[in-house]
Parts: sequence; structure tokens; C-alpha cells
Amino acid sequence: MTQNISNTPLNSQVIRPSFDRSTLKTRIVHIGFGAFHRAHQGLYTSEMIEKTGSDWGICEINLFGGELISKLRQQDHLYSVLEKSSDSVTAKISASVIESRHSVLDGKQAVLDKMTEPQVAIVSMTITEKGYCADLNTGRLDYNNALIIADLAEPEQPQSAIGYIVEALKIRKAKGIKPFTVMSCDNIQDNSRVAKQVILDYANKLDTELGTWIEQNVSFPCTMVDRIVPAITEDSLAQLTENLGVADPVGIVCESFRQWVIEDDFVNGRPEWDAVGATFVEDVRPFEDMKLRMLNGSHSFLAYLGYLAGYRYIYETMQDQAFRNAAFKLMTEEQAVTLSMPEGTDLTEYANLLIERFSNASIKHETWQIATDGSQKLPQRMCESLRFHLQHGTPTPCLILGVAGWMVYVSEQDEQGNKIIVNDPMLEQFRSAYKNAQTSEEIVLSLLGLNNIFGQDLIQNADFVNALVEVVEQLKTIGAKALVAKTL
Ligand code: NAI
Ligand code: CS2
Repeated sequence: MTQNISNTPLNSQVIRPSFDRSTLKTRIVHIGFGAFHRAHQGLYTSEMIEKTGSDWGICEINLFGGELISKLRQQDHLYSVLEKSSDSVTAKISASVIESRHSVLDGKQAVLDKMTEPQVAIVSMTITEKGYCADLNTGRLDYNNALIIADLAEPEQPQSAIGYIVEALKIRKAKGIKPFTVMSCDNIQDNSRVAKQVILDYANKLDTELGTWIEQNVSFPCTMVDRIVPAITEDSLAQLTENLGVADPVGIVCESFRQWVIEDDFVNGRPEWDAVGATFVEDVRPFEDMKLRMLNGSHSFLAYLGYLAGYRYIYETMQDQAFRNAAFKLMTEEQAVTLSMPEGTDLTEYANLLIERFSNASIKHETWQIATDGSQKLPQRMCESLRFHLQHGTPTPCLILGVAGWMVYVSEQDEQGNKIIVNDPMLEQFRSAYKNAQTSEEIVLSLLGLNNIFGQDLIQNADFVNALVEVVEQLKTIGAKALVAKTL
């Protein structure tokens, strides 16, 4: 038998929960067993069960990429999390996951059967921004999305997460089973309300009575989720083995910081995640905006310009004083000012904490990874704040530099003429924008014309367009490193 974390004694310093897993029930079905969920909701839930003795177990569902689920099963659904601050390391075992389903390994019906079990009270998601099949600028379902076209034609055989959720709710309604709460844990502004809108758009297209039932009976609490969790690498797997005493192919390495703010709106009960540090609030929006604009907005800024400047990791950009200053200025002068926070929130303190977290050299977060799917990220990270400044007539050099960095990045060529592997569902549109444009002005106009990223308004602002053209031109002539230094 292969040794793994479920059948081998672990190093003594590893923190292992002691609860009896046989008492857990699948009351949460989570779609998207990726890096983030393992280090965040999965671990919060394990620690919550340990502390409160509750029975809220999780069934993991992946619709794509079956390998991880197979490995998870081989180790009794246990996995490890290595939390790293700049000077300490803590290894923990997460034991909240009790079963799993995969749409290809087990079949679509097995996934739907699990989602329609009566005791399932929450369906949560980390399916990346593109998993919502939405136009993130309008928050509505993208009827041109290939998965949605296929699902609307054959709803009993869904492919998209949205298709699965609506089909499961349809079956629950038909059988008289209480619905579940739908909770998004993705980095999207109004994340669960976007989920609600696309689910209603999709359901109403199939059957308006179903749409009305969902609207009246399902709740969609928004969440602000935060923990920096880079994609796993050979190096981080080796660190895990060293800390655990045995290999864990499902383990994950992340920073020690974590935060979770959740709207307290669950139709079918909820776990006491607040027992282990999560916060339940009435309205999560201010916290979501704060995190998406200050953390994620500056992350994307550092990702595009940092990549172009030759920095592989975020912590390396923080070692360049100009990038560090630029990130701080972006957070405090261009993002924080757009926010309306509850009294007592100290956004300068928050910015300082973010700079400290980005500087953690033990977290190897690639600029390339964060640059992924920019078309899905820019609306909530940069465009809303740009609108604020354009309306108020206030300067916004860092946001313009950030958008210009993205525009040059999606050209697929770095400053040395090497190919950039651009990972984005809108890559073909970027290619045709570049194919038909010669000058910086033509490129800027072409890319700003992509309405589901920039809306219809930004391209109308001549001062903004001119400023952007100039920065794109400068990026091409003097390069990102020199331009960031010059701007600051
Ligand atoms: P990952 O690549 O490790 O996992 C992505 C998961 O989404 C996989 O389970 C995959 O099967 C699923 N997925 C991808 N496309 C999908 C689609 N079209 N439909 C259904 N499922 C789909 O990525 P990771 O790091 O887990 O991040 C996932 C999301 O979590 C991010 O996009 C972000 O919104 C959120 N998040 C990530 C953080 C991080 O630091 N990694 C921190 C905070 C939030
Ligand atoms: C990052 C986020 O990959 C990205 O786009 O900006 O995943 C970031 O690490 C998290 O939101 C931190 O909570």
C-alpha cells in the first residue's frame, strides 16, 4: 500500500484534528476543489468542526480536471495545508471533506444525485471568474458562452456550474425538497448576486415558474474571501513532504493570513464559521470592494507591469522600490478614495498590511498566474475605480498604467520580443484587436471597444483615451521598469 497522510504517522508538529469524521454529513456541496478552497473554506470548516463538534461535512465536486479528485480519494479525502508567514511555518491537516464527485469520473447523474440529497443545505463555489458564464460588466448571463448554449439545449446533461445548480434546484423543487443556499467564494464584485442573476437568467430561459421559485426560495449570500494561495509547484510539494514526513499530492501551501466576511443569509442553516475567525455581516459589499480594489487591483497592476519588467514573483516586485511605491500609491490614493467603509476602518493600515503580505518571500506567487483571465478581472479590480476618478475629475496615473500594462501584456510579446503565454477566455478577441491595429491609438481603441471588459462609457472619455495611448506608447518605448520608476 502506498504511504499517504491517511495511513502513515505524521511529524509530531503537524496539527491534526481529533473529531470523529464518521459523524459528519454532507451538508455542503462545494464546486471547484482548487488551490484556494483547500486553503480557505475547507480548512475553516475543518477547524470549525473541531471547535464546535458540528456535523457540517463537505462533498467536493469538480467538473473539470479529474486527477486531483482521484488523488484525494486515495487518502480518505484528507489533505494538508502549509501556512507560511515570513518567519514561520505551520502544517495542518484538513478533515472536513468526506466525499467527492467528478462529472467525468463518476458521471453527471452522480453529481446531480449528490446535489439533490435532502440534507445538502449549501452549494458553495470557487470556479474562477469565468465559471459564472457572465458578462461581468453587466452581471448578466452571457448567452454566447459555449457551455451555456450547450446547457440550454440539453439542460438535463449540464456542463456549466450554472447548469448543474439550476438542474439540481429543478429536481429539488419537483421532489418537494427544500432548496439550498448558493454561496460564491470567487473574487467577483457582488459575487453571489452575480451567481443569482446568471442562475435566474438561465432558469427563466428554461421555465419562468422555476425562475420565480428560485428567486423566492433560494438565498445567495455574498462573501469576501482572502488568502494568498499560489498554484502548487514541485518545490512547494517538496516543502510539504518535509514538514509532514510523507508526500501529499493534494496538499497546498499558502500565506498565514486569512479573512472571510459572509452575509448572514442562509435559507437552510449554516455552520458556525465565526467560531474560527470568519465574520458574518448584513452587507458584505464595502469589504468586497475594499479587497477587490486594494488587494486584487494592485495584484493585477503588479502582475502585468511586473511580468513585463521581468519579475517572476510578486515578492520580487516588492523589492523594487518604485513598484512598491506604485502599489501603495494605487491602493491609498486611487483605490481607497473610491470606497465607503464602515466607521473605524483604517484603509492606510490595510494598505500597509497588503504591502507586507505581498513582500512575503516565502510565498512564490507568479505574476504570470495572477495575469491569467484579465478580461474577467479588470472590471471589478480597475474599471469601477477608473469611472469614479473620471466622474470626479481626479488624477489616476496608476490605474491608467495598470490598464496600459494589461494592453501590452495581451499583445503576447514581452519587451525582449519573447512570446507571452496569455491565458484568457477572450484571447481570440485580443488577437484580432492586435491584428487590425498598427498604432498605439488603434490598439487602445480596439481593446477599449471590448464592452464586457470596459463597458460602453470608458472609450467615450477622450482625456482618458489620450492618456492611455500615451502610456501604452511609453511602455513600448522605455519599458515597464523605467516607466513605473518615472511615474513614481
Ligand atoms: P485553481 O485553478 O486551483 O482552481 C480552480 C477550480 O475551478 C478548479 O476546481 C476547476 O475545476 C474549477 N473551474 C475552472 N473553470 C471552471 C468552470 N468554467 N466551471 C466550473 N469550474 C471551473 O484556482 P484557485 O486558486 O483555487 O482559485 C479559484 C478562484 O478562487 C479564483 O479564481 C478566485 O476567484 C478565488 N480566490 C483565489 C485565491 C487565491 O489566492 N488562489 C484567493 C481568493 C479567491
Ligand atoms: C490574485 C488572487 O490570482 C489572482 O488574481 O489576485 O487570487 C489573490 O491571490 C487572492 O484574491 C488573495 O485573496
